[in-house]
Amino acid sequence: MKRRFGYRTVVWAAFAAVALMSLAAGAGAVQGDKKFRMYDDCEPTSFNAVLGDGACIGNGHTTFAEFIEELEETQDVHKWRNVPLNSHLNVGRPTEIENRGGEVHTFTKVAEFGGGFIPDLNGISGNPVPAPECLNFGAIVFIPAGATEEGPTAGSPDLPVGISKFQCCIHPWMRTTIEVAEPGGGAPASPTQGKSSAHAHH
Ligand SMILES: [Cu+2]
Repeated sequence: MKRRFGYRTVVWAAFAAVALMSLAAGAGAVQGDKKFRMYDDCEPTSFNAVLGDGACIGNGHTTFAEFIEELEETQDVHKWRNVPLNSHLNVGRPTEIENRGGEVHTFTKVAEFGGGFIPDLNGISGNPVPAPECLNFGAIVFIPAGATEEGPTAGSPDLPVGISKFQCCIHPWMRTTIEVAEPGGGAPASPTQGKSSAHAHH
């Protein structure tokens, strides 16, 4: 009994030491997750009457009619937006994508901004041609209202050094541009510098 107790104590002490070390490593390493938030202001009764039950949850105040009206006037609905719009990250920085709205959104990487997969919203918002990535349904990640998803880490293949563009494939005016700086702490290399050094290797 006594021996067993001793063994357990050793195991727990080792476990605690490892936990402490990883805490310390975490604290000394890169900054915390960079959060990208997607917002909307859908008013549930009017949105669900048009789009079906559950399309909008929460307590937004913009009715479906007001949403369409603003979109027609400005090709944008201001409360349906990503924050921040633009961001600079260092290699190694993890990201997190948070849906703070009442509707489903996507945070889809595209080569160039374009329309989403809802033809009506594409038309009214002036994005008639869908971004091809938004038609690749197998790969689109839908982020439900209130959900937080792990995003790509800066410098990984999904968020490489340079400029990456992300948009909602439902509301194509919801867009974010992320620039990942060259590792090494210096200022991001300008596109011209990148090109000339690549050229020098030929
Ligand atoms: Cu959206």
